[in-house]
Amino acid sequence: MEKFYSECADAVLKGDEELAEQLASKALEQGLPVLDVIENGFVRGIREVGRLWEEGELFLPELVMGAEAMKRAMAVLQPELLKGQEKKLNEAGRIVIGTIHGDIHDIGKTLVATMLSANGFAVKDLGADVPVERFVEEALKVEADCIAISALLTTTMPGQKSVVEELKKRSLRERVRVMVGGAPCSAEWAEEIDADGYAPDAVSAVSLAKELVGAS
Ligand code: B1M
Repeated sequence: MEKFYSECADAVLKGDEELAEQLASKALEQGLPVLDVIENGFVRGIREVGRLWEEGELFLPELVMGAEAMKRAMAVLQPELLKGQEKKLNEAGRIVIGTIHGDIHDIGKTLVATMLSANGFAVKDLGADVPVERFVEEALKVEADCIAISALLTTTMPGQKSVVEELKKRSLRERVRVMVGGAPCSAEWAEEIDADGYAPDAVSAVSLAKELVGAS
């Protein structure tokens, strides 16, 4: 299994979209646990790309190629996470999710959104680069129990705080829970900005959402 996971990570590291897609399909054919393949294979690869890029060993085009390979694999694997979940769909609560304004990182956010859907939440995914006001307006529109905000850049994290402030300004803070996540976030950050919680990964995002909307 470890060898296969390394191949998945390497495909992302090399930015080989076709190989990433083939390996994702192979994982499904072999009945491998989808979340393990994502986390221990492809995610490991993209994090390594980020590390090498930070150290100056890779350049921006290679970062982009790695992300594209990752997305091709995710496009094959993510629908599988949703299979068999149709029955309980929409029972756990309503969540509006997106990546905050100024930030186009959406791979982790989309994985979190998929896992929330797979666990029975009605999820409205607003995509990436979402303005503060839009989070609040969409939450009102769908009568969301919770707003989930992803931020991958230290420079965009303050936008998460702005969403909390916008809710307060509109006297909606008591009505809508707020959870935050993304690599630079932390439980301390969530507390500092008066969010209701922080989740480090997609699995704990589901537990946190259940806790916050009383669906556990
Ligand atoms: Co960017 N990037 N990037 N990037 N990129 C990071 C984030 C960085 C850490 C790389 C590095 O320096 N090592 C760095 C940020 C530094 C910082 O702010 N401290 C960085 C930078 C600087 C940049 C640019 C500024 C580069 C440039 O242009 N000079 C630029 C910014 C663009 C912008 O947003 N305005 C940029 C661009 C890009 C790409 C477009 C090339 C691409 C994104 C493609 C896309 O998403 N569509 C990209 C990528 C791929 C990365 C890295 C390598 C990987 C991110 C990723 O997809 N990880 C990243 C390095 C890293 O994170 N180690 C990096 C896999 C994903 C599954 O994990 O997103 O962490 P993650 O999600 C996890 C958890 O965090 C959590 O659950 C997920 C699943 O387990 N989670 C949540 C996420 N959201 C959650 C929400 C929740 C709960 C949990 O509730 C609300």
